Amino acid sequence: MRENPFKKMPTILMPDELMDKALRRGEKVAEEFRKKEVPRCLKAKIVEENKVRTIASVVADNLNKVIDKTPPVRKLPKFYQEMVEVLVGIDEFKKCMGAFKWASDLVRKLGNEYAKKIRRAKNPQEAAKLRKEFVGRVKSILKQIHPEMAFIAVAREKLKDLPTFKDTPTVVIAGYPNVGKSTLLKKLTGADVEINSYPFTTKGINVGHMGEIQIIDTPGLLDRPLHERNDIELQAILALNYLADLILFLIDTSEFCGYTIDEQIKLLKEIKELFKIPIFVAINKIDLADEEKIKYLEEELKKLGFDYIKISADKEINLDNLKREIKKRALESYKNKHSN
Ligand SMILES: Nc1nc2c(ncn2[C@@H]2O[C@H](COP(=O)(O)OP(=O)(O)OP(=O)(O)O)[C@@H](O)[C@H]2O)c(=O)[nH]1
Ligand SMILES: [Mg+2]
Repeated sequence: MRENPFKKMPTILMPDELMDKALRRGEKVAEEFRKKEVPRCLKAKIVEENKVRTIASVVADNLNKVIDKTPPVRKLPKFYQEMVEVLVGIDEFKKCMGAFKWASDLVRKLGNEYAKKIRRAKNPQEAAKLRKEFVGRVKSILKQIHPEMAFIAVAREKLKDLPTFKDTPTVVIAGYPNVGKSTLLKKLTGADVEINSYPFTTKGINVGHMGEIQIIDTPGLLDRPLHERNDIELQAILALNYLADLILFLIDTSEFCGYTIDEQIKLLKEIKELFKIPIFVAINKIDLADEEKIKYLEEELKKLGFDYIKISADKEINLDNLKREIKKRALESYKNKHSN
């Protein structure tokens, strides 16, 4: 199981929220100490010292929790590393996590320093003044890392819902936008995915399971060089590169998707060049396409040496044969990969 390593990242509090939380806790702790039987002259100092210690630990612990629950990117499986790069940027991500560590360490250190100073304070006024000074410094530290906190909050939103994968024979469905990839995933595995009649409906990676076979639906790809691909397309490329034992390339023969058969064949050739992974082609939407188009496509695929099957994902035509084919091919490729 390759569980999404970002699943456990906690909600990121912004400076004001975190400060409010810490101050509230500080007040609560102070309240407890006020009730205690301590000589009057000492009580004020004890209350202030404990406020400072509480505020420091709430802030530092909160920042530390983010660090602890966020996996070190460089130790992740390559697929997740590259997803971080595509979705948020590894360098920026690491720099921002570094800011959390800096702030957490500094707040803890200041907490200790101010607690000691308060203990040595000459009177309650001085103790209160020191506590206020401490709160001011913590606020300014958090303000300083506000951009980094905001960045990590956005990164978390993007990363926490990445799918969890099984280490099992895997079929990645790829093709132009709108050709029926998500429809097919849904019909094969029952996965609950968004399907729409416009391109780029799928903006991330969807996973479903057909027995032991894992099936991954990807965003649509256009035929263009790697460096021109957008973040949505790059996720499809990463899934193909790191997760696929078999590529199931879907072609919309009806051309209702908005792209011609020739354009789709060109992408198929590109994919074949780019990845050394077995490819199986599914000619989709045969319920819509006219005979001539299907025939033309079949001839082209034969010329190019691709194995293929004719289906309709939506009308569920020939899906049992498709299942059998992809299962057989994915298992075989998975075995080959693992025996080398
Ligand atoms: N008639 C017919 N329509 C289909 C078939 N398969 C898919 N569709 C329709 O084609 C449209 C696109 O389907 P999707 O499954 O969203 O296509 P996709 O490839 O996942 O699209 P993106 O996520 O945008 O890349 C939807 O309106 C589907 O209902 C089919 O076999 N026959
Ligand atoms: Mg889709």
